[in-house]
Amino acid sequence: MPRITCPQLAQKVTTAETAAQYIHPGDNVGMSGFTGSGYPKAVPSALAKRIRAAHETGQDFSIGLFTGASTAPELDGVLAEVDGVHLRAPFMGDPTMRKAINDGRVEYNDVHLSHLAQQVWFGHYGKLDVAVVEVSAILPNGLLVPGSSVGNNKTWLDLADRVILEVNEWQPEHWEGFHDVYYGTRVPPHRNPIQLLEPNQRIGDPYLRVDPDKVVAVVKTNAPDRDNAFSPVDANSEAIAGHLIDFLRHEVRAGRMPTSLLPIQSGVGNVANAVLAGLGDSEFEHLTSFTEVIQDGLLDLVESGKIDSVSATGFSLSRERAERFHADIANYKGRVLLRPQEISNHPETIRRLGVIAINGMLESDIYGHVNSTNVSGSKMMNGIGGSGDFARNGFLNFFVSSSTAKRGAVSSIVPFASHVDHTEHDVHVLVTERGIADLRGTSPVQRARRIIRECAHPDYQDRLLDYLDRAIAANPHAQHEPHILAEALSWHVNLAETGHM
Ligand code: 0RQ
Repeated sequence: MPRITCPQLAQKVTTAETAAQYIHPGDNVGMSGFTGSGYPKAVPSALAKRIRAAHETGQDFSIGLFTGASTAPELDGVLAEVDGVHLRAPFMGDPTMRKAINDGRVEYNDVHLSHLAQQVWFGHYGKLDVAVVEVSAILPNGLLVPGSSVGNNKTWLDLADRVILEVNEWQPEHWEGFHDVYYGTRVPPHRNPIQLLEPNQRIGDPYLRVDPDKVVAVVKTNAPDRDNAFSPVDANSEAIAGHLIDFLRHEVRAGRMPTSLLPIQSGVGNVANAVLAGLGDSEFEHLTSFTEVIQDGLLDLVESGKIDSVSATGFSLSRERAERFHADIANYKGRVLLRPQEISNHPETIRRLGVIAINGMLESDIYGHVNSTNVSGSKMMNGIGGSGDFARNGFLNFFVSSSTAKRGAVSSIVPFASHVDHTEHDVHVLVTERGIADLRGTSPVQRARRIIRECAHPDYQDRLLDYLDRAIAANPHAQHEPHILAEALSWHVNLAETGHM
């Protein structure tokens, strides 16, 4: 079936090179893409070539780049490679972009995923000049069938002066009906409740809308999403998953949740995959998921019937799993919904549904302040992504990590977090391969003893306890959350100076 059946938009089909001419130096550009899915495959490379040519003739050319979340080498990679981006938001994970940020060549605004649309809407970054959005089809009436992610596309299409559409034939034809695009968003003081009471409830439209007069170019592509392959589950991830699932059993026994649990959100990566595999083998039935990313493990649970329904904003699949999914896509209809990230990550929906949030961390300090983003306080890893949206507003949150990193040279439990993304007021449960620390209902010093005992690696436990005891002794009139400030970051200083904490 032809993918572009709207006569007005079919006339605008052109090459990526021509389309890229509509992006000018200094423009703010909103592109599609969420965790390596649904990003434009052709225009960013054509733009990068244009930028390189401009730089070779001594002209300044860079853009402000906004997406849903992380993309791929064909987008973040190629544009960072040519120094074509001066401003980037929100989450990213591309090594070339990460280096450009850490080298100070890109200003990075690491905001919560649920917040970006509203911030762009209210002009915090200036005007949005161009939207470059991948879709799977354009219908006769000009409505757009999204593909493997929705992200911030609705906002980019609404706000941008000029719109470039990429229609990707690699995206299956059967996507129609998998999306729920909420058009009810109002701005304060006229905001309405979001009437979403079940994870897979439809509250919007299956299509994205665009003003056809704003569309300056339509580009045909046929290219796969990023291959998000996973390494096999390692022993630490398996142990973390085991502790976490046992803890959920404990919560069910305590009467805090039903045997079908509550809607699950899980981050991406090895541990998340291990948790999902563990849930697949567990006694829990009729699970649901209200999350942002659907990775292989989650799709497997939908396929096996363990999970009844999943709501997210994008996929992050291995190539093999994506192809298997495409071949059988009709079977998932009604069980998988993709929404704008404004809704998938909305504090209101997450709080109402009582989501169980599971996210990775770099380090936690003894009092439960969690660092997810800045290695040793300064070096950006990926960004906060949706972890803050889900952790703060979830019914129950877990932060997970191996107890050490870099072959034991780094302890994930430290006296003082070198950067804080999730504060002690937000963090509920910490899990490492050593064990699990339930921090709910504890004071800071109780919390510290529990974290050190249950989660720290034995190589670091005595030193952490020693720090805690001396901090208590040194602060007779500041016993709530005592620290020895001159020593609090000494572990990170040791790491910088000697390569070991
Ligand atoms: O580096 O591979 O070079 O050795 O950090 O660490 O242990 O593989 O863990 O893949 O789960 O990533 C917080 C980064 C953890 C991730 C973070 C090094 C470690 C390794 C990765 P190497 P692991 P993970 C859903 C929700 C924020 C966003 C989020 C993340 C590398 O979970 O980006 O949750 N979270 N989003 O060696 C120095 C430490 C370290 C360390 C680990 N303390 N110091 N290096 N590493 N701990 C997705 C979205 O929001 C879209």
